[in-house]
Amino acid sequence: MPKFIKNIDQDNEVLIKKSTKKKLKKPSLYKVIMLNDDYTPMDFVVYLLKNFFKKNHEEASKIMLEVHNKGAAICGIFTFEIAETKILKVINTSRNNGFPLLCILEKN
Ligand code: TYC
Repeated sequence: MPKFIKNIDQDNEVLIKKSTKKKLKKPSLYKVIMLNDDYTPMDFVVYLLKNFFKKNHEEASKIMLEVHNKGAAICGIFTFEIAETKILKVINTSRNNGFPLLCILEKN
């Protein structure tokens, strides 16, 4: 609901002023989910997870195997723009190397 402040000036006119206070809303968060396929090499997926999602070797290997075994896994949770940028980088790098790997974005 917008807030209003009542002010009375010298001529007793009532001025209604909209509050200039800004409410800070928490940004919505999105999961980046990596999908399995039959062609992208495992070590390439591990490389992507280390490079674009800042995972160490152990975490990256674990996520890659979860995708491989279950069909999908969460790589991270980010604001929309960051999630979108990461997905574009992963998909570009994959296509540049001839692999069909896909990531999707899901509202948290
Ligand atoms: N299934 C792939 C293979 O056997 C490995 C793989 C893992 C591919 C994760 C995509 O997101 C992926 N080479």
